[in-house]
Amino acid sequence: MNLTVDTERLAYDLRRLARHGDQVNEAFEDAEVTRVVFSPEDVAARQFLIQRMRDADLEVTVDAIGNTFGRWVGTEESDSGRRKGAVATGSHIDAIPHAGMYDGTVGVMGGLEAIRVLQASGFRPRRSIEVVMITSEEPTRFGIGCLGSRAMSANLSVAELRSLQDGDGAGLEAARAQAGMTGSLDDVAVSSDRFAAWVELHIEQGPVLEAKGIDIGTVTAIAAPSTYRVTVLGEGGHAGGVLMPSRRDALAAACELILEIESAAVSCDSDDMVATVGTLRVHPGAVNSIPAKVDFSIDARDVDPVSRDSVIAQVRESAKEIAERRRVQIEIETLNSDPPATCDPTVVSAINLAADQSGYTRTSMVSRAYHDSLFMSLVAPMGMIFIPCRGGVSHRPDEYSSPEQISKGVAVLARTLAELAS
Ligand code: HGY
Ligand code: MN
Ligand code: MN
Repeated sequence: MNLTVDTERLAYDLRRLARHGDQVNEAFEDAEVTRVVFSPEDVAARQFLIQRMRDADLEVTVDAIGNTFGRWVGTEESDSGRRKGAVATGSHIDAIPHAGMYDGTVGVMGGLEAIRVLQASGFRPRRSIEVVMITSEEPTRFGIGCLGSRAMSANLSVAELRSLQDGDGAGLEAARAQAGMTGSLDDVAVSSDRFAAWVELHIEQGPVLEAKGIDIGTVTAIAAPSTYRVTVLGEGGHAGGVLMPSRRDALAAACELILEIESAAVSCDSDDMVATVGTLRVHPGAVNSIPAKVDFSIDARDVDPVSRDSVIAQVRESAKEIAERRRVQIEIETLNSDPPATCDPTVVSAINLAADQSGYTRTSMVSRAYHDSLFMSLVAPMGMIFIPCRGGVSHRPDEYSSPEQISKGVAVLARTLAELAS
């Protein structure tokens, strides 16, 4: 099959998408992107994506949580009208604050390009092929990631979805309605035969492929993510009037616990164990007032959930000891604690075959970042294709994969989709 990826067209799509949410310039070059789900930038980016799907003659549908599907109807479906068993690809376009322009978008615009490449090659899929933009992969707004794929796989119930609130107290229902999403969340979960396979193209968000000079990473498993909200309650007071021995300083206690979290992750046996405290709020947050209350997040992951959970158990023990000694209260709420996912052998071998047919080097690897594929694996045989990113950097404005690296990923994705849809 002769496949020619239109590198310029793909670069245009990625840069045009980046304009929506670029903090730095009128994009068309590397941008600093913030694109939180259902924000005006996200809504504008969604409209651009839908236009590009329509330009490729795809049938576009949007579900009640905003998952957006561009479908290339296969011969089986056009003959029988049976809308089952599509081969799907996709990722996300929401971006955390001050991020880059490739995380997620390479999988969405690259998935669209893979379909256009197959269309141009004269290939006709037996199974329908879909490119899917999945809503809210990042935890930025609602505190938990992968909302669209959790909803599709019923990993989160409709009641749990409806109970989600953002930092301003706005619920998911109000936020999605304001962004123009219609329909009921009851209709988002998919049937077990909706997809025949799911393949996600993504930048590696790590240094391995670039360091080894390898074109393609065939993912074998996705690490198990978990998120916690920690609340420390002490006693506020005047920074001048309250002497040190009688203080119950919530921030000092939080700092001690945060260092314990770091050392528990570092000293644990597993090299794959990571833990991050990425957000922290202090109340009342005045220069001359003793912190009365602090809340902060913990993001903890490992390929092995047992190792991850034993580190969290250690953290809970440390919290108890610190709370007693400092006479504060410490509460650790679990927001999500997910198992890892193993990639499907049939999809993995289709990816390997596609890389070999394309003449690209490849290696098998684990994904340390989580992705929608973690939950799509609950409703379809799942696989992921990684491409290198400069310095392994991601979730930063200098995140970068070259047009050549992206095109190689798209070519392998196109061949994989063709193989799975035949
Ligand atoms: O945090 C992650 O692993 C993903 O980039 N949301
Ligand atoms: Mn991300
Ligand atoms: Mn991502």
